[in-house]
Amino acid sequence: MTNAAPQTIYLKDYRPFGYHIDAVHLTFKLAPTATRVIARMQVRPNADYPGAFFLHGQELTLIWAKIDGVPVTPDVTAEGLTCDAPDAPFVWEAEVEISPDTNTALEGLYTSNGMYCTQCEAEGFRKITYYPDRPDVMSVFTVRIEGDFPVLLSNGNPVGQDEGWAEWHDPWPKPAYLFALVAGDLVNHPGTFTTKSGKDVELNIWVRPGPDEAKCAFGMEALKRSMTWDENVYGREYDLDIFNIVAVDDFNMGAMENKGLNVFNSSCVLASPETSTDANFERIDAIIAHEYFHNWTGNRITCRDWFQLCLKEGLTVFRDQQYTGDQGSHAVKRIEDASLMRSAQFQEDAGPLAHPVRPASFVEINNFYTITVYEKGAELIGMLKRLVGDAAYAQALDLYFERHDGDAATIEDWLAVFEDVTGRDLGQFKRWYEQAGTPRVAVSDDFTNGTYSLTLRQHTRPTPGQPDKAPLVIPFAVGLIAPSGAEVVPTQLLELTEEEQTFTFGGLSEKPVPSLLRDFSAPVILERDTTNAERAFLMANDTDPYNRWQAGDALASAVLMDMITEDAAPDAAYLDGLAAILRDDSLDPAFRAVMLDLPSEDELARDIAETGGVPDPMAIYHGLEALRVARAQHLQDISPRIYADMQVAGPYSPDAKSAGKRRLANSALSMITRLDGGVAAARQFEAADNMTNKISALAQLMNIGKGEAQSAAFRADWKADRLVTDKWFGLTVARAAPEDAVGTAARLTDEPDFDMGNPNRFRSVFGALANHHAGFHDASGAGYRLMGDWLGKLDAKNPQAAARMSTAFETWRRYDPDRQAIVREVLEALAGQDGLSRDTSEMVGRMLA
Ligand code: 0A1
Ligand code: ZN
Repeated sequence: MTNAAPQTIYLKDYRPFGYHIDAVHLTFKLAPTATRVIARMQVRPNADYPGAFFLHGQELTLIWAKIDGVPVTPDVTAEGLTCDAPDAPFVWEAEVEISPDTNTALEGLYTSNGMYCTQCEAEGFRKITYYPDRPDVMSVFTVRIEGDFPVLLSNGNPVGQDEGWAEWHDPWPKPAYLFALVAGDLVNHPGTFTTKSGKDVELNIWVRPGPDEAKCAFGMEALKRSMTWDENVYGREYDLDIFNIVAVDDFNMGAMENKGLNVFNSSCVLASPETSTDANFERIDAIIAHEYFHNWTGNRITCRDWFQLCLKEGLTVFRDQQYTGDQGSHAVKRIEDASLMRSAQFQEDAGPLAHPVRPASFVEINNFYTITVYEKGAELIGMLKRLVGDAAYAQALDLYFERHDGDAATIEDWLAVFEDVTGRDLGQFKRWYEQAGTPRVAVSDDFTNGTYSLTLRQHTRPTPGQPDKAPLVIPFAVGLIAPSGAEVVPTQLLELTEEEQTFTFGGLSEKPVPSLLRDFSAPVILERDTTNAERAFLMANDTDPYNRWQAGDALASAVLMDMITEDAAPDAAYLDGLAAILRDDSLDPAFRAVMLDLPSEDELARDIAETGGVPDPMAIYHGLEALRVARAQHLQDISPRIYADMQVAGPYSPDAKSAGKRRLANSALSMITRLDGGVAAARQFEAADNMTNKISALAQLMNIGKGEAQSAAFRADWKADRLVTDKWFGLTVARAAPEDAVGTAARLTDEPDFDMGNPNRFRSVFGALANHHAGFHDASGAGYRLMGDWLGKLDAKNPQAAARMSTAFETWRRYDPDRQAIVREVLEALAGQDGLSRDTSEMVGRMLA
């Protein structure tokens, strides 16, 4: 087989479909390798946009097709079919056969541990039946499922069922990507919710019978919290009689917002204190909220085409971030979101995979479910809200829901509601959606006669296909702090719209220290000559929690840079600053814990490359290790006290306050472990009654080359639990010494329960390897080769998962020529692999370009 020439799809070519599908009736006769799907559609020509009657379809065996009851013979290709059709309303019927059991791509209808389930976003529905599989074609679905299963689910409300069949009707017109079907031997964890207008909604979380049943309670509470939050904050009520969530073991992404029938990767919904960490609980809470919030931002108002993906994803991420902040600490949540942007999204924006939040073209849309579309997309909403203010934001959202309910909308529609509410021209703001790359803002300042002036100059470097960049509107929040530590100018929002602008602050008695880009008010890189003394000053005195953290992070990076490149000793200003923060009991424990986080090896490699150097992964690894030890020594009087103070008494609860304390306690434990040879960590491992403390203790032991017995015990204890076993696989790779990481990953693929068909298990090994900076970038190239081999194998089964994991190579051009030569060889071999998927081939092609 040769690789098909990839076809690029352009936003500028958008054209509405030539027909309306007023209603669709689907009948499924389930069978593992020969499921029959009969579709009956009421079709009406689109008078405004006449066109061919083309239906998408892939990997389908057409049994028969009829128009108005008369057999027809369509022209069938690998991508779909075209059929002569009347110039008046008609009924299309077709029967196809598909094979869910052999569907390892996990797209369309597939089986997972004996249950049938679907994944249709983005273009999976075309693997179920012939249909205009595009988000702007919305229809009312009725679904009949025939199969020998106790539970048969689809979208909407149930309209009838008996032994071996069930029928569902969804009154809300929807695009095919929101279709879902689940069939299996499942049990429900039930709940109920009464909406604010008094409508009772039946809630269920469906799992396979057995231990998973005990892991649903938290998800159910999270769902109810989300429903209440969306009513209170956005005025959005649920709109069906029933809301079902199903946990599926084999799933490519985190979860999917199908109308009334959300399908979840089991790792993103199932939780218990014994098996899940605090971080897992927080993530599950956020993902359940995210999927639920899609009911309005995504389902009731969907996207006109896939270029508009950020319309639903950016907004829904923004909403789930607000929700998570409301559950605990807004400050810590903002720090975490900003930190993710600055590490992973800035990296995507600076490399070969850079693309605008609203791309202008793609080959495979599945490759555009990225941190740029999701997280940068959410940052754009946050900037809009800052620029127009909270009240206008709320009005604009109300108008958006009112004006576009039932629509397949665009970014133009989205911006228009803000323009209409505020009268403001958002033409320049729109560039944020169209221009890839992270803007850099160079800052210089001056103090003359009591007036402080800040000069901001913006510049965005070229990205693939976009050599020239225009100035953006950048909301730039600033505060000024006097040398005494007192804030003399509280936060002000400057608007940088030109390439260069100067802003002045008068009436000051002495030159202040500027606190720039407070709350990470825009996703930009600050360029400014500053000193470690100033960073330490802001770390101690800034009133803006994000900037306090940022100053500490920048100081830690500067200290590490000197340690890595010049073998310097760690700067005392940093260590003393940390000590002061840890001692300050008035500070939230979760905030103190994030202050202890260090830049990752990957970020340090980026910083070295940025300043014209070539990162040496082992030097970076040793530099970080040395700082960890130095920190542990410097803080050795404080860590035990913090560890003791932060113990949480009573039964485990994942609430934000308790989780914050555990987080700080475990940070303290990591320092203690560097000095006590693992005594405290071993004790915690034995005593822990929750996964947070258990796995943290194990990780600390492994960090110092110990914990072999504990790791073996952990493995044996949790052999039957897939999700905990994933943790063990991941941790075993993550904590391997750099020289053993590749060997460890390779050895784990021989374990009997390593299953490359399960995306979670594959990721637990290869995601951990990709994140093991010194191990993956081992000078021998063994990490690159192992990854390349397995991506090749995975691609043949599951293109989407392989393409995603291929981003492990995104930063390859940072490293030395020898490493680059090996990566090039690996990527070229992959690109030349027979039958390589469109997904992986697009990714590899972009990385090699
Ligand atoms: N829309 C879902 C996630 C999702 C995205 C893509 C998928 O296949 C390509 C599957 C699911 C969400 O944002 O939660
Ligand atoms: Zn989403």
